Order: sequence, then structure tokens, then C-alpha cells
Amino acid sequence: MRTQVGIVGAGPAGLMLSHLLHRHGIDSVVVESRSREYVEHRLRAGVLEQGSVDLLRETGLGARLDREGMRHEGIELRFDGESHRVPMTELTGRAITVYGQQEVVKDMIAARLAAGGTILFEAPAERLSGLDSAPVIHFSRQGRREELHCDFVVGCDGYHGVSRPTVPDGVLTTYERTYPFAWLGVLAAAPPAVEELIYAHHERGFALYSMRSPQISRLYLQVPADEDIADWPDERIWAELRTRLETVPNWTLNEGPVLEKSITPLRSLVVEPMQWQRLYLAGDAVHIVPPTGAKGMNLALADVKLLGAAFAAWYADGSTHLLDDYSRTALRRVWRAQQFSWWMTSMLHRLNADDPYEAKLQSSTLRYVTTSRAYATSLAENYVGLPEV
Ligand code: RFL
Ligand code: PHB
Repeated sequence: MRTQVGIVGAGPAGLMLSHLLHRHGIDSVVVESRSREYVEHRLRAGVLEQGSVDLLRETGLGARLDREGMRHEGIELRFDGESHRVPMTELTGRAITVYGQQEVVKDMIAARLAAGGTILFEAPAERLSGLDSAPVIHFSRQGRREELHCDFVVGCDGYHGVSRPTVPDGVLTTYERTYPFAWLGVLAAAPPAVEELIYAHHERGFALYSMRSPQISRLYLQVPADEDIADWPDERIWAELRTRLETVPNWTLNEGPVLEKSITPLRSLVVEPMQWQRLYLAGDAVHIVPPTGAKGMNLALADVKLLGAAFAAWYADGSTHLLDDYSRTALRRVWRAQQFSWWMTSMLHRLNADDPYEAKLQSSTLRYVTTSRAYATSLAENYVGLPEV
């Protein structure tokens, strides 16, 4: 098999890149280890920045997003028994849209297939070769080994993929931070009790109230990193959510059947540079943020927006400057999101149970960010996404 750009991974990064390349008349093939059913139902991110919404709309992927996505103009910060709204749109002129990652993925897959695009599901890439001149993605399908020959390979295969580990030792540098806690995430058949997201700081730990639709709530609890989901029966989850969220007068949680629950560890990670020879890396394959800033999917889309334009320039007239600049340009946004996600995480989580000084600093930071217009604007512009970084 032969194509122009071979893409490993059908997450938001790989699918969006294939869609963008198609719009530039460039051929691509996506190989994905999982089934279509699996990737379309994998429960992940929920918040799209303004720039991600604009990109989806401009490239013809906005119809269902505009019907079903929920535009939010603020978020709530809850701490010390008080509730404060950060009016993001008033402060920045921009907004976020709550629309599940799996819905974005469904829309992208439908668009690619309708346009005659090739996505090979249940086709795991096993290794890459020839990256210095004539790249090949070696993958397996229905028990057979196959080869995809291409001009370039883009690794959009997440942190556990095969692309990044192909790069020889000593070429890449990893910057990393782990946190001693994880998020227990719950999807519940309960109408959201609020219209905007609530980020709650509590002495027992962080809690987040989010949603997926007018009928479905999405909730998260900070738990220790090594926590076992088996220790969290539904009643315990609701009791803990009530404790951490029902801290202001006249506010109660809406409860309902738990549809899904899982625990995700938090980490911050950047691998540099995001390119080696004819291999380009995008999304979670090269950077991971803790979910507190809601940046992961947005960064994946921002990376491939750059790559789409860079490949378009190369195929148009052989110019290499955008491809050469890809890593440097993308890393500016990546590091802004790293700092913001780390900052939100540090401000909102219980970090060290034995350190009352730290808890006092967090309260002060939260009070400052909810009373100073300058500090609130800083949070808001990062949260809705900076157009230029
Ligand atoms: P993905 O989505 O992980 O896709 C990678 C794809 O590659 C496939 N793959 C392979 N395919 C072929 N051969 C191989 N050898 C392969 N190895 C792997 C995988 O099956 C998969 O389909 O990466 P991508 O495209 O870079 O997208 C990144 C986002 O998925 C991720 O950053 C976000 O989900 C992070 N995230 C959030 N991001 C936001 O922007 N806003 C949020 O509100 C938000 N909340 C979250 C999140 C992630 C979470 N979890 C579960 C990690 C909340 C949670 C709980
Ligand atoms: C979500 O709805 O899944 C979500 C929202 C905000 C975050 C993280 C996750 O910061």
C-alpha cells in the first residue's frame, strides 16, 4: 500500500490531520489498533476551546457541534464555603464549548469515510522503518503483516504508541512531572444541577462537576494515585461528591445511575523535539497534561493544524520552512498549556495533607483569582485558549 502521509492513530489528532490533508488534496491513510466501535465510545475529554470550535466549523465539522455542543461563558470556582464565577467571555470575548471527545471523533470518522478516506481499524502499527528517506509503517491486519509506504509518517498514537519509541535514544529529551493523585471519573444519568462547570477545592480533595448533555453529568474526584476502583461503590462516590460539592447554601447535587466509572492518573510530560527525520509527532504521543486545564484534546488539534498547513506548503512547492518550524512553533503552545495545567492542578488539589501552609496559600490564590480582574483574566484567557502563543 502507498500513500502520501501515513498516520498512526485515529484519535482527535490523527483523524483531524487526515481531514485537513484531504482538504488540501493530499492523500493519507490512518492505521488504528482499535475497532471503530471502540474509538467512537472511548470516554475522554469534554471541553473545546474557542480555537478548536473555530477549526472544526471552518473545516465543515461544525453541524452537530453547533446543535448539540453547550457553549459556556464562565466557570465556577468553589472554595472555603463560597462560590465565585469567572466570567470568561466578559473577560476575553471568547467561550468554551462542552462537547464530548467521542462525539468529535464520530464526526471526524463520518466525514473521512464520506469523502472516501481510508481509516484501517483493528490494524496496529508494529514498527516504522526508512524514516530518513522512504518511510514504511509496518502493521498487521486480520493476522497478516502489511506495509504502508509513504512520504512522511505522523505519529498520533498516544503515549503508549509505537511512533515515539522508534526515535533512537539520545535524540529526544523528556520533561516530566507526576502527581501523587489521580481522578476518579463518573458518567451519570443525572441532569446537571448547574449550567457551568464547577471546580471545587476542598480539604478532602478536588472535585469537578461537568456534563455531557442536559441529561448526563460527568463528575470527577481527586483520589490517591494508587486507588482501586473496586473500593469505590456508587454510594461512596455520591457521598464524597456531596461532601466536596455541597459546600454552599441552597445547592444540591442531582444523583442518578452511574453509567461508567474509572480512575486516571495525572501527569505532565513533554518530549522534545516533536520531529525526527520524516517522522512528525502530535498530540498525546509527545505531550500530556493533567486534565485540570482541559487542554489535552485542544493541543492535539492545534498540533495537527500546524502540520496540515506545513504539508500543504511542502506538496505545493516543496517549501520546507513550515515543516522545519513545526516542533518549535507547536512547543510554544504546548508549554503554555503545561504551565496553565500545572498551575490549575496545584491551586485546586489537596497536595500535601501534612502541610497547612500550602492549604493557606491555595485559599489565598483562589481568593485573589476571583477578586482581581487581572488575575481572573489570566485564568480566563488560558482556559478559553490563547489565539497566539
Ligand atoms: P488519543 O486520543 O489517545 O489517540 C491515539 C490513538 O492511537 C491509537 N494507537 C495506535 N494505533 C495504531 N497502532 C498503534 N501501535 C497504536 N497505539 C495507539 C489509539 O488506539 C488511539 O486511538 O491521542 P490524541 O489523538 O493525541 O488525542 C489526545 C486526547 O485524546 C487527550 O489529550 C484528551 O483526551 C485529554 N483529556 C482532555 N483534553 C481536553 O482537551 N479537554 C478535557 O476536558 C480533557 N479531559 C482528558 C480529559 C483525558 C482523560 N483521560 C481519560 C486520559 C479527561 C480524562 C479523564
Ligand atoms: C470533562 O467534562 O470531562 C472535563 C471538563 C473539564 C476538565 C476536565 C474534564 O478540566
